[in-house]
Amino acid sequence: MKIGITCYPTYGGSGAIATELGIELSRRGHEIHFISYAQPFRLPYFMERIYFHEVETTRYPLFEHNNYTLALAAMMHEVAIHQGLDLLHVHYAIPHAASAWMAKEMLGGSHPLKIITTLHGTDITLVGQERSYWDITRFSILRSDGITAVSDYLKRETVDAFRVPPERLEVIPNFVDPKVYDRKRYPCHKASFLLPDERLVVHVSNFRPVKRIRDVVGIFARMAAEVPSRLVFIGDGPERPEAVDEAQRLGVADRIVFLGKQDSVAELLSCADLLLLPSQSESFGLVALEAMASGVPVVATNVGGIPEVVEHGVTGYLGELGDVEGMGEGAAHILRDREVWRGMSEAAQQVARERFSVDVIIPEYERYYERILAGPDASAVPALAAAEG
Ligand code: GMT
Repeated sequence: MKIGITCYPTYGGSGAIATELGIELSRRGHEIHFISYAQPFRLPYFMERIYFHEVETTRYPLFEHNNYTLALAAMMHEVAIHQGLDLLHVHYAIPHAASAWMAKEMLGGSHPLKIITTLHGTDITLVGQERSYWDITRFSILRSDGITAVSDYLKRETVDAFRVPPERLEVIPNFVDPKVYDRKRYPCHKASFLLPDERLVVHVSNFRPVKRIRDVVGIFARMAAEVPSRLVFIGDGPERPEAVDEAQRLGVADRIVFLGKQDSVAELLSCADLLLLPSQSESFGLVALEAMASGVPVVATNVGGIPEVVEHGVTGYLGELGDVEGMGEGAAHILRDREVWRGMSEAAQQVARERFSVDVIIPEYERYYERILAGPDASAVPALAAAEG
């Protein structure tokens, strides 16, 4: 198949999944055309059958705001024709699904093109629900020929918040490559952060308010009172000063390291002992899965799609939102006893391999693509008119 992929290329789980999906599909013989404003950050080096089409926006004094959505639609249209795309798979509905719809409208019947939109998180739970975006988000989702969500939770949210008929939505979970996220693969650099008996606790995110960075520090402070350990923050973003402030307030500033944005997350996870993810909302929590594949138990909130990935008491500890004390105690419980930790670490790797590995999920996408290519066009789906009413 010839597949166009559009995503946010520079940071975030949706861009990571879209890029790795493209890489895996190219390995299986498909031709992949990334269409975006920058080369996806997880594209490591030249790979056969992978092409990148950069979308540039036009500058003109009249345009106070950039016209990315239009420029993207124009590029999708051009690539579809010149490269003979069979389908266009966009990740994160806003604005990608609207651009894809425009591109398809421009093609008319001259070139058959199917559009698949994968919903990732705040496109449904936050941004898409802003009053001014709701109609266009719903419209462009419904006009996609295929719609996937990364968890059952996100499917339910989409059905409830956007009145999308459930039968139009397929759940295809996020995935991980266990050969890349492998505890045994990398040398461990623990000694650069820790004293010999300390445990390595990590948090990886873009430090947005939804990640509850103060809770990360609070949970760490609670567990560090019992278990000698250090917290390493990987990533960066607007809430970093909150972490610094909370660490000083709780007297653990000297036990916290800020590494900033890092490309080698797999390598860092491979020698971690615990991941903290006390988010306010998380449609899936890709980093939890990456940690699990690396044999790292997860302490997280019991929200959104997280319980579909992390099983309380088996691969980690799930606490209520804001229950810093409970999650701190859960973290200490996992790290206090080597046998408890080992059991969870092994279970986490097993779940990641058996349920969420590339070998399981990529064929699911391929089967879904075949189905959508053989099925009706979204504009001809009879349920659509009723759903729109
Ligand atoms: O939805 C977002 O805020 C951004 C998006 C991203 O690009 O990282 O995150 C979402 O998609 C990830 C990949 O599917 C999921 O692992 C994250 O849980 C999800 N974030 C939220 O739901 C807050």
